[in-house]
Amino acid sequence: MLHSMAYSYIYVFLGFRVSSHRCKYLMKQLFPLIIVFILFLTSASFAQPFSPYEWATYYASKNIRQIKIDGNLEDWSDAPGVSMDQEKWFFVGQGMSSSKWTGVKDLYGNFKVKWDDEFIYVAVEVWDDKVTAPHGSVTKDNTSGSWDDDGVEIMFDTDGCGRSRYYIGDLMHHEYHFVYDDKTPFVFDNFWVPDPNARQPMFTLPDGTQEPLAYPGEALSKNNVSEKFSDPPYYGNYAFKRTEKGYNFELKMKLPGAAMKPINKGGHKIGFDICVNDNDEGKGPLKQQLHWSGMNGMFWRDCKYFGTLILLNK
Ligand SMILES: [Ca+2]
Ligand SMILES: [Ca+2]
Ligand SMILES: [Ca+2]
Repeated sequence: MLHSMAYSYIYVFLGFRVSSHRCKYLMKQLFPLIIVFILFLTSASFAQPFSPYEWATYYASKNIRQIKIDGNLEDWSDAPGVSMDQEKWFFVGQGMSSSKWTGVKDLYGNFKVKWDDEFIYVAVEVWDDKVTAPHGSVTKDNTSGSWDDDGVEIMFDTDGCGRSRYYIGDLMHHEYHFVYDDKTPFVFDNFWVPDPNARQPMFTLPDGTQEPLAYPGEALSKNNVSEKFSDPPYYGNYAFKRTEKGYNFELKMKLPGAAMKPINKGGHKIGFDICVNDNDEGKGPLKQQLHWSGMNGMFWRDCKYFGTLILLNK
C-alpha cells in the first residue's frame, strides 16, 4: 500500500510517465527520500506551536480541595510552583531588560496552576519592593495603559492552535491584564481590533527608535472587563492581597474552548503564558517585566511565544 502511494507521489512530483523498467529503477532510488519527505510533512503539520524554551511547560494537577479566592495562598501548598528569580526570565524589548533589576526584592514571581472540570485556577506570589497605584489603567487614551502598571498578565490559547494574532471578542485567545490596586483592581481582556486602514502600530523608545507593537491593519483598544468579569464567558473571580514583600494574586475562571480534560483522556495542550509587571514610580512606562515564556518578540500578539499548559488527572 505504501509502495503504491509512493509510486503515485513519484508520478505527481516528476510530472511525466516513464517506462515501467525505468520507473522501477527510479522507485528504488527515490523510495527512501519519499518516505523521509512524507514523514517531514507529517511532523511539520503537527509541530509544537509553543515556546521552544525547555522550562516553559507546566503540568497542572486537578484540584481536589477547595480553593478560596482571597489572596491567601496556603490552600496551594500541594501544587508545584515556578519561581522566576533569574535574569533569564526578564523580557527584553520596549526599552526593558534586567538591567535595572536589583534582585528578588525588586521583582520576583512564583506561579502555580490547577484545574477542574469547570475552571482554571492560577496563584502568583509577587515580590515587589514598590507596589504602586495604577496610573496607566485609568488613562483614557492609549498613551498609557494597564501594561504600564504593577500587575500580572496571563495569556491563554485555549484551543492550542498557536495562531499568530487575535482580537477583542475572540473566545479562544486572550491576553489578560490583572492590575494591582488595594481597592479597585482592573481586568482587561485583549487590546486589539482589526482596522484595515491602520498602519503598523509601533512602540517608540526614549531614543526615538521604534519596535513593532502589532501588525499592519490592527488598532489598539482597551477592553476593560473589570465590571463584568464574573459574568459569562469568564465566570471569573480574582483577588489581590498586599503582603510584606509585595502582593499575592489568586484567580479562578472558565476557559471557553479548552477541553478541560486530562491529556490522557481527550485533553489537549493549552497555550499559556504569564508575566509580572513592575512599575516602581507610579508613573511612566514599565520598569521591567518578568516573563515565563515569551521573553522576546511580540508575545502579546503571537501565541507561538506562549508556553504549554498540560492538565493532569491527579
Ligand atoms: Ca486562597
Ligand atoms: Ca520593584
Ligand atoms: Ca512595582
